[in-house]
Amino acid sequence: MRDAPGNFNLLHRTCSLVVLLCFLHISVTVIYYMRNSDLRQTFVQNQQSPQIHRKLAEQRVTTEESPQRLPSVSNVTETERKLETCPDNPPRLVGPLRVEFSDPVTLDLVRSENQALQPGGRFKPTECIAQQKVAIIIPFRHRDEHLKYWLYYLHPILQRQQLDYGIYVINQDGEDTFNRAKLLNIGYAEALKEYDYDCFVFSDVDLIPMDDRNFYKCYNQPRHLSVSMDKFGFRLPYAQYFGGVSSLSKEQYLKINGFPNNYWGWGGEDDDIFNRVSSKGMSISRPDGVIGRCRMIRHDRDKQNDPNPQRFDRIAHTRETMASDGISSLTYNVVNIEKDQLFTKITVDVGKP
Ligand code: UDH
Ligand code: NGS
Repeated sequence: MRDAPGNFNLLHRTCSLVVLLCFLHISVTVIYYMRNSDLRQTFVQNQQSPQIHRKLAEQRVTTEESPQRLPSVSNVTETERKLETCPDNPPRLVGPLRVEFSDPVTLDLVRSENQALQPGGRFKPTECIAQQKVAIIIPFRHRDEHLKYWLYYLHPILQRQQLDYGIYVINQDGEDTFNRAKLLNIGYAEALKEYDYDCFVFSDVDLIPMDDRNFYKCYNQPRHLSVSMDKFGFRLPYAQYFGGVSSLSKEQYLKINGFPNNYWGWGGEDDDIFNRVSSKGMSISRPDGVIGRCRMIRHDRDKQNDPNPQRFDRIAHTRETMASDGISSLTYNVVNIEKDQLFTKITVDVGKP
């Protein structure tokens, strides 16, 4: 009986301790719950349907580029508005591609397979911010069959490469002698009137890459992309070859005063561009011979594009002529601009020799 008060005290202290611990536990739980409610809201949004997710992504892109137009939707958190720059190795690339030209392709088929395009053949990824804004310039006349294949193969590749890009088909008006390099200069000038491109890819209409790891973007040196063509047995025809498909950043292009305007007819203009690049101390960057494989659509020689007899003399004097002949001296007239879903076609009068 003498131990009863002592037992009671012990019991009382134990009970108080248990009550205190319970109170502490409840307080910590409440604080933790309140701090995480914001995170849970984000999680719920991410579980929504792909359409809603895509819409959110689009809102994010708009916000990133136009801070003055912030969305009024209060449940889009600050973290969500910030899209990351696209990765160096885009996740949807597949590597080697099967490229062949036996099945006919229609523009309607290509349009139906590329519904994410904006008018004029424009695209930007919604899941990340593209590393570069790329204008793709195609010199063109009477090659509609080739253009269909080019668009059929290239649009999906460029989208998998997560580029912010636009396609510019520069169509020489009339039937006078063809001038490839001048059309490329015009493409540069016209594309820049439309968007703040920082990279320019110049591609013949009949060349299709056979591997989507051959990035249609710019590097720290001018890039030659069509390094391993089927018609040359998948190798370079000569070490200085810079024809077919190439890319230059705006800075690299301006450093060489763009391309020559006075190569009328076939040949030599790509060698002149090579001379310009090397005379300014730049080198040519290239993918390896496997990634750089590409197919050319076989065709006959074009009308009004016979080999230019002046080409050898001109490429022997690039260093003396390049400062006065180039983007700084470019003149032309725009005849028509057509905005298709798949491309912007600019018909131009380039003059004659
Ligand atoms: N191009 C046209 N139309 C023309 C000429 C050229 O669209 O009438 C464009 C087209 O993008 C072409 C590029 O300019 O891919 C280069 O033309 P090119 O003639 O220098 O090169 P290509 O590889 O032909 O098309 C080389 C001569 C082919 C001889 C074939 C003999 N079997
Ligand atoms: C060279 C031409 C280049 C031409 C290359 C490949 O001889 O313009 O052949 O031509 N240079 C000169 O003529 C000076 S191809 O076989 O693709 O028709 O790009």
